[in-house]
Amino acid sequence: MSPQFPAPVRTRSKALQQRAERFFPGGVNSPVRAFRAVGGAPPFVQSAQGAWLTDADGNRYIDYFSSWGPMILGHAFPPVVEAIQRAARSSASFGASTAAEADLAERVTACYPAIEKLRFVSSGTEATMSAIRLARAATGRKIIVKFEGCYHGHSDGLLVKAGSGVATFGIPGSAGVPEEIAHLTLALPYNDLPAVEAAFAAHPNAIAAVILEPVVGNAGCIPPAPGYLAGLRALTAREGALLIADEVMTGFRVALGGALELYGVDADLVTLGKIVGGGLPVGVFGGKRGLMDLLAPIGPVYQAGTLSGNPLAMAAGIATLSYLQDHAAQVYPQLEATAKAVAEGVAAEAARAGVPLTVNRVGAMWTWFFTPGPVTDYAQAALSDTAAFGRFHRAMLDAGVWLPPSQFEAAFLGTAHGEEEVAATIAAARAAFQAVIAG
Ligand code: KE4
Repeated sequence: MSPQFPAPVRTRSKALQQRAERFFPGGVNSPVRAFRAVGGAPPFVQSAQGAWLTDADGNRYIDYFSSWGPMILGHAFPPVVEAIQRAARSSASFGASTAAEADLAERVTACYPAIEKLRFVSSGTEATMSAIRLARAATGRKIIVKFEGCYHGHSDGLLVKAGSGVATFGIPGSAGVPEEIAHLTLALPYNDLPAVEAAFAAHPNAIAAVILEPVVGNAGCIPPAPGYLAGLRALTAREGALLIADEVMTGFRVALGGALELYGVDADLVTLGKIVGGGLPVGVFGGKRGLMDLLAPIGPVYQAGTLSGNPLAMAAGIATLSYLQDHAAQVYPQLEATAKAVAEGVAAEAARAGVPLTVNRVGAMWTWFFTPGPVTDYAQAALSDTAAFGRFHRAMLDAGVWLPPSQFEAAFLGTAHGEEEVAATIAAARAAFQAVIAG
């Protein structure tokens, strides 16, 4: 089944968008879904199966945003569906402890030796927000270091942009974030260890933690430079600050044990999300036992959540992680091969069309940057021709290939993507680059 030509009609999606705008700002429950970065009107999804989405008008698309990461086993993967259905028959939520929470925790800690204890929450935002509170309590320090281009959810202290210099405090990255809170965060360039050294020198014994995406996905895909992660680990250990690896996106994706496994580095705290819930709302923050035992009810750090450890989400996460654990030897080489084929196949079409393109990829997450490159930090990513990316995105969508709707997002694929999807995507790109050139 190849994507359809000519451009699909989306009258029902347009009507649904107008209805949605009566209820939701921009008609969406998360901004990136509104397609403002790429233009055009977002299709409304009706259903999905494997690697394919079907919209409200019956048009079909190869899915390359995978619900922003979770759907690594493809949509409606039968063991996950059955696990959710089975759990739902015993009620959707109890607000009390269940065996399923430890069942999933056993699988998480088996994949992440850095996580000796953990707590489930319902989103990546909650996970990173809670990890930072824990780091401040554990160190008695206030300042947090993050990196330009890294996104860690929308808690106030993490919606911060770089100040004027690497040692100057951040400025609010969103309306509604008070300067007083932004001033507790330093936003530094990614892949720049001297900048982190300078920050510690400027703020001795004041930095509680350094948080980063060990492989950036939220500026588009930017891998860590050789030695960068190990350098951060050594620096934070020397300075008495905690290292928080935000693996909400990379966890179970770039390897079964995420970036920590792939690059052989350790962290004091790890945050997870997306894949760990198999498409249902789950976030995790975890780490060394001594840190985690600071949490209520045994310690002084408060954190709570009505739906934390929700039984349906636990069931979906258990079904997802157990499949990944049982089939890792096949799954990760397959994801690597499929992603390499599609990322490089499309890049070859760009070269043939004379369109400048830089491909950054780690396993089954990648970005086609519309710039000659290289792209090793956010400043370089920002040089991309976003208008060209918008033309590419719209042409690919009309050809039945749904890419993440922003130049500054990572694309993802899962085990349901195969040779047919790769071939159809490359064929669609051949035509789409002509639309890019046409301007
Ligand atoms: P959530 O609160 O959206 O579950 O997770 C926040 C988060 C934390 N850390 C990392 C590394 C993340 O990538 C995310 C969320 N990722 C975005 C995609 N770029 C979610 C998509 C959206 O915002 O709609």
